[in-house]
Amino acid sequence: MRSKIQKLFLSCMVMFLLFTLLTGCAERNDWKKAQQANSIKAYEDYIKNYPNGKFVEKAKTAVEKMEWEQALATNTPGAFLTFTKKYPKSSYATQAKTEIDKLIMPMGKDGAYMVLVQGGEFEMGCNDGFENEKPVHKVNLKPFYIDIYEVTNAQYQKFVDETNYKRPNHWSDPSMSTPNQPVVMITWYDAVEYCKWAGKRLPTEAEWEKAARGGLVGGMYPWGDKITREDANYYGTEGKDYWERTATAGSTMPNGYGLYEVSGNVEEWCADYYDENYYKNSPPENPTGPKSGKFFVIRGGSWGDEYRVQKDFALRIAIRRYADPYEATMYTGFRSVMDVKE
Ligand SMILES: [Ca+2]
Ligand SMILES: [Ca+2]
Repeated sequence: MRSKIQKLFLSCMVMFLLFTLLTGCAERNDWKKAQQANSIKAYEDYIKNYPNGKFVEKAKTAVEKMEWEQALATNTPGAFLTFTKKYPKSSYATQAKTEIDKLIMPMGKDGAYMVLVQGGEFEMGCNDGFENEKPVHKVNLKPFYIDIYEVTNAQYQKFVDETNYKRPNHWSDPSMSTPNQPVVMITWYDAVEYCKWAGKRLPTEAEWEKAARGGLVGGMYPWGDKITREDANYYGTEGKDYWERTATAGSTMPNGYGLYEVSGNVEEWCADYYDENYYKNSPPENPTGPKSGKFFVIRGGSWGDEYRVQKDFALRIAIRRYADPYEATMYTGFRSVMDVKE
């Protein structure tokens, strides 16, 4: 009896050792394959298949190195910022910061971080959206600087302190008034006054859209054709989008030019009057909108868009909204631009 139990125990041990050996061999083979392929996808597949594997740390290091090389090759503010956000403790972090500091710097009286958008042509509008987004048309713009963040309560406070300008109503609401949340409850005129004080101006609708596209051609969103709650703050909460209302500056994913919260969070005032047919006759060089109108353009969608359109559809780059210039809501803020001195 005893020997039977011993035999059974021994067979189990042998089976276990064989299983461990075979699994180890399979893992080693897959690791070798990943090394031979030497691509981000191959290393990520290895990590996915062997989350506690022997070579996971090596695989992670290889992915980080390759993503850093990609950021260097892309050489855009967005690429370096995305890398830093993903790997805050990376050994490349100092180098990334140096690159970012060359491309993004505080400018104007508000000291907001701005990035240069190179001059040139881009495709504006969307043929699959609403009528007022059609047709897609080519627009050529002069270079300009634009804020990478929406204007914050802290920046607006500086303006109010220096000029005795009226305070926005939401500053009595603790859920929307922390220093790094975007300023809201401001009219178009308030935004224009702030810009004048800062030595800046509101972006034209074309400048806003070019900056929002971040160099992507024809993308539905600032990062491509998809949007998830990993990327932006829109209506409600789910996953990484835990914001009931506004997120603080720099909370979501930057686009190629390094602009944060360009889609969602708060929608943004532009300088142009609104005309639903404007794209049909828009001048191709530096368009500044219709000569007159009743409403001004607002772009980008907001955290509260469930009430108005569909929540993620409302965050498409091309979507155009407008409002009376005296309207001040919890959903609307702005970012400013500066001309490049020739
Ligand atoms: Ca949200
Ligand atoms: Ca926004």
